Amino acid sequence: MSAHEKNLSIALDAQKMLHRASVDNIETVWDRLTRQEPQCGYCSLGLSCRNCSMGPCRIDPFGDGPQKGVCGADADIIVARNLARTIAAGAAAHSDHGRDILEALYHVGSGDTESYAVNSEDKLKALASEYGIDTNNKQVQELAKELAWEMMEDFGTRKEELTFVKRLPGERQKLWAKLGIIPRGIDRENVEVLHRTHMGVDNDYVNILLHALRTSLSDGWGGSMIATEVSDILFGIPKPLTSKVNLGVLKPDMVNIALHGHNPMLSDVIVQAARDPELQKQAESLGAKGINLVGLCCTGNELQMRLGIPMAGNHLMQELAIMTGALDAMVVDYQCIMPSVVETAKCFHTTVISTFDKAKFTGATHISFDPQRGVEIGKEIVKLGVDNYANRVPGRVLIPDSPVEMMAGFSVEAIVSALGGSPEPLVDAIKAGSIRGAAGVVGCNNPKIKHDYGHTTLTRRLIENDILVVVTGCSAVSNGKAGLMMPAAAEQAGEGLKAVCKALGIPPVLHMGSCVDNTRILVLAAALANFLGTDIDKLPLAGAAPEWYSEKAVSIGAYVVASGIYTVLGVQPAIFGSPNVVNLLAKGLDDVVGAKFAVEPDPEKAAVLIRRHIEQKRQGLGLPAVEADKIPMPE
Ligand code: SF4
Ligand code: MSK
Repeated sequence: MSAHEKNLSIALDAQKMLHRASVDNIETVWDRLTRQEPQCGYCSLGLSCRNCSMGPCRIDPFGDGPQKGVCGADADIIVARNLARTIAAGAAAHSDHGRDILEALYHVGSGDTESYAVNSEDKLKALASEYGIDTNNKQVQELAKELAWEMMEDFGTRKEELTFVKRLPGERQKLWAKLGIIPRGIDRENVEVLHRTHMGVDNDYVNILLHALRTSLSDGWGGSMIATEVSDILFGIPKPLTSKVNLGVLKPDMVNIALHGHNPMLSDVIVQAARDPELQKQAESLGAKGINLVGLCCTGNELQMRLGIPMAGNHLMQELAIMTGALDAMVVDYQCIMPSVVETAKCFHTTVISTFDKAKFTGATHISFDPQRGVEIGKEIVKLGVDNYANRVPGRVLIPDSPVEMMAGFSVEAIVSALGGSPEPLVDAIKAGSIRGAAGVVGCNNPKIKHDYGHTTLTRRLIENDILVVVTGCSAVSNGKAGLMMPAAAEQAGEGLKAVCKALGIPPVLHMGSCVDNTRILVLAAALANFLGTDIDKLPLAGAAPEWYSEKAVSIGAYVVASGIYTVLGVQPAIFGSPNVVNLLAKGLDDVVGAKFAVEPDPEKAAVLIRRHIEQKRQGLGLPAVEADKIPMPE
């Protein structure tokens, strides 16, 4: 392997596949990034606008060229509008995912699908009560239909406030009410962003950004939270389990089918279909020892945390997984699936199967998913993968590493249960200082950052300093591959965190799920604040997205900050063309919502920012704290 290949990723499986890509001249996401460079400076700063056909316009960041678009919009307006649209796109993606799951619950309630059933009656009943539904003497099916119907109202225009807002501490609810940012309808807030950012509507950057926060909250405390909660009803509340991770989970002697994307509805029926004796027999008749399902990205997280299905990799591994030559089918649902996978697959025998009518890929085989015929469609998809095993070229199979063990499945319920049924032991450990605080290290990979380096470096530094880390999305895969998500990793933690992990038998880095499951972190933070009778922004908590790329990540960052949690981004968002917007997000917001953003590409420095923040919050609570300035920043 060349130094260049080693420089792109810290992961051995990735490095070996990158070497194959270079020898076989197969294009990757890194090659395409290089060809795009230098990327457009106006766009990188958020200073270009194409919201109408008087444009496109751009603002000269150096002051020599135009300072206003044709309509008169200045840098502040253009940057704020662009950011709001980015947040709306991310919130829409999560929330539309939530709606799809909700519709499946409605089908279950209506009795018109046999592919899904209520898995957790407890959660169904608890949520029904939360939505004000009388649960007495009602059958499960009836309750499922009523709850789905009520949750659908959260997407509309008839509510003044989303139901889950009530989960927040009263202080936070009052603050949002004062600011006018309590999310009303999920679709409503997203549509309003598009309206406000049309030429000639909202021309006050502060007002635009406040609505952008409201829209992100309709994701975090709305669409994503519904996706998580309803997935738990249908597929089960995750419990801690041990699984495996990296490209070594592919098997040279089995049919390998990767499930990629975000929506567990499809992957759940594929898991059911793959157990079909006929399909198993067919795989054996072709010489395979069976059917091996593996996950990629957040569909992989959903499967891993509930069923222990092994995880092949995160965002930047999707092309590399195909390059093993061992993948018979890549089944995709939606989000974070690079269009390039179809081209990569052409270099091997892999068949790419798209499944959602809203996410088609030219060149892929499309099998239209219908939740009412879920398992039947699942079997059709698995059969394509099995048939394709016959086309595999054994001489081209290169499985680059052995899998690593990782634990997953730390839902809020599982964490509270590990703590003995109450958040009290965690609160006590924080009060005593054995755990200084907690940080969510979440989000994607981005080829602009050395693959997995940001996630694992930041996580290591935090646990070494007794900060409990919770992870979701691609960050969970990075940290799992690095061996940080088994109880033995407690040895790498500081003395206090190590002792707590050992006593509870848990890793110092807890897998809380997929991207929509960042809402589990919100729920945990709210539960801690409610337990202590305070607001979330007073707690020693922080968030980080060291390698983010997606619009969804911007929405996540915005709802986390608006909920009162300081957040450090590792990749610069496109806002630096407006010093006013930067100032508001990185400073002013602290006085508004009690939290702000920071941007720090170096994870070593990001760790120090988080440690300093956590010590300041400890001090604010009157807990033993280190003076923040005494924590040195690396050169
Ligand atoms: Fe240019 Fe204004 Fe149109 Fe944007 S909205 S493209 S700044 S004229
Ligand atoms: S998959 S949104 S790259 S975390 Fe959820 Fe990973 Fe980011 Fe997609």
